[in-house]
Amino acid sequence: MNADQPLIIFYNAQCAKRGFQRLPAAILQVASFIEDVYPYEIIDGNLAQDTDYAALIIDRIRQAGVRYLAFSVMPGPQLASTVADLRTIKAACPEVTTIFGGYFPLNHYETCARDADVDYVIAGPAETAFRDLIACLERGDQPVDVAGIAWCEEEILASSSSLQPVRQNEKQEYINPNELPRYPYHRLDVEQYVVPTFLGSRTLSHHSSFGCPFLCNFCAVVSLANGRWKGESGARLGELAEHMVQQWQINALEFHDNNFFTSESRVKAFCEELLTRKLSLQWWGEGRPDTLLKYADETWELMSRTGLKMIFFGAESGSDDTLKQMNKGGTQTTSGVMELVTKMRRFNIIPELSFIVGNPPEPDRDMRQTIHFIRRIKRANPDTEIIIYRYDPVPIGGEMYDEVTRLGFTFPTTLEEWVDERWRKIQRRTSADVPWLTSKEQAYLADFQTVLNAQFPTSTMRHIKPGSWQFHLLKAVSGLRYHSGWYRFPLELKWLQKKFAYQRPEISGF
Ligand code: B12
Ligand code: SF4
Repeated sequence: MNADQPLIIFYNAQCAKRGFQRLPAAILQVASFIEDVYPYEIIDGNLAQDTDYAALIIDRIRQAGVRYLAFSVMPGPQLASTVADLRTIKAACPEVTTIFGGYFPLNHYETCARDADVDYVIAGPAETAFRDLIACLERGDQPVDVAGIAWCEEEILASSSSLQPVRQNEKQEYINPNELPRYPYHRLDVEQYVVPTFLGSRTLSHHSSFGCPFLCNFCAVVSLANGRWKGESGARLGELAEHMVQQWQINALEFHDNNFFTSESRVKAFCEELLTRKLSLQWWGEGRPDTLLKYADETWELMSRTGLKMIFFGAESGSDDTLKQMNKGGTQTTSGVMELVTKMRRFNIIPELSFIVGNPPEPDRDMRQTIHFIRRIKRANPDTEIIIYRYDPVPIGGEMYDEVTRLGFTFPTTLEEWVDERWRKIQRRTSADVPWLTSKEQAYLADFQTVLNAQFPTSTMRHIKPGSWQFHLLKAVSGLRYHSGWYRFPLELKWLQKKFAYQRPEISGF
């Protein structure tokens, strides 16, 4: 094996808009387990987006004799870019072994494993799974004992059935984040990931914990963690933050954890580290309203003093019945969310609330209740950011999933179907073609969002600043509609938003 010739390529196909790329933490984490074991390189399709990445990878495979091509795959835009490139690469280099990991294969491992161009799938945590899979294949063995792997065995593949059985081993146990090696940042040009955001001019990201202790029944994280959570210590995080400041002069840090604020003592320790190390950073993370309501005022004060600018919350619904149905853990309520946004005003930290609307079994009622709730929230704290998603099922069962299944909903069974125009629209939530919400109901929701976004332009946008003339114009023109509750056909607002290249937070993702 020649250390200069990569044996493995990790490929992060395009998923972010130009300029919105983030460090591919999943790949760095998996790669950290093969550092100094196997030669590899990372190719990120989110950088230099005009590049023909399939052609580039084909060249690398041919020139360097790459044997394994490992894709990180999220649903949505990344799946589409992945499948397009996978087809081109496999047609040109059928000998390369392809491996899929990430959230899409986690939830749809059978669809991936049955695809003729996908050789192996890793469902769930993959640090040791990936390393052991490569070791096994290099020995010429089948990964029968390697945790986390799913695949169609050759004799099964040869059968004529389109629903070939897939062999799946037990998932890999997750690794305590405090025992993970530091990410091999030197494998990337990190400077290209230092981006301007509303937090600061030089923002980097980090993922500091595994999983989430809750079991909400619409959430893809449950399939990964099944109610388990473990975080890196405050001290380790302080050390990393200092390294990022010294190495890349960052002034802002995004935490991409599913539930960064699970442990108050860890968050406090991190804030104290920032103070001790004299680091001046603006930071952001995701949390649960009920967890943060329990935080002491002195922790809020400390978080605010150390640069916490905004917290993202899954507020989910304006209906307590829906929250129960979602299995939000029993202690999250609409009154709690209201109390929280009011409290956060005092500490000058912006709440960013995400809602899922159109939940079965009464999607229309659910949507209207949530819209009403959002209006109340805006009265209590107008700075609150609102992000609205339409309900979309995740295959982990539960009352809502059962209801959409009853209505005739089924997931696609091939990668081609997943990336066809109909499904792409459904995943972008731009299609009305779903059985649980009519096109009229979806149009009403889209119109409300247009009016809301004009009346309260998002502060996460990079180019329309609060107080700018565009900001005031959007507010003035939308005033009558918002205050009278007349949302239908807001053509003038759509025109203005298009002119100003208004970026809705749910579409830009961060
Ligand atoms: C950062 C991020 C992004 C970045 C992209 C990052 C990148 N790869 O370049 C951006 C902002 C572009 C993005 C976009 C989207 N994202 Co995103 N994203 C995340 C986030 C917050 C962190 C991902 C991460 O780095 N995790 C840390 C790593 C260590 O964990 P991991 O991903 O689970 O990886 C482990 C395993 O999955 C596996 N693995 C992962 N990849 C690979 C690859 C190989 C080869 C192997 C072997 C293993 C493997 O091994 C890893 C280690 O054990 C996650 C939530 C989360 N906290 O994970 C959402 C998340 C993955 N995103 C999600 C979604 C839906 C999207 C969008 C499609 C929609 C949206 N509105 O957010 C958009 C697309 C936007 C668009 N352009 O239209 C969902 C997926 C849900 C689902 N149903 O599967 C998540 C889970 C958020 C959520 N809770 O809903 N995202
Ligand atoms: S609290 Fe958030 S991350 Fe955790 S399971 Fe529920 S929705 Fe998913």
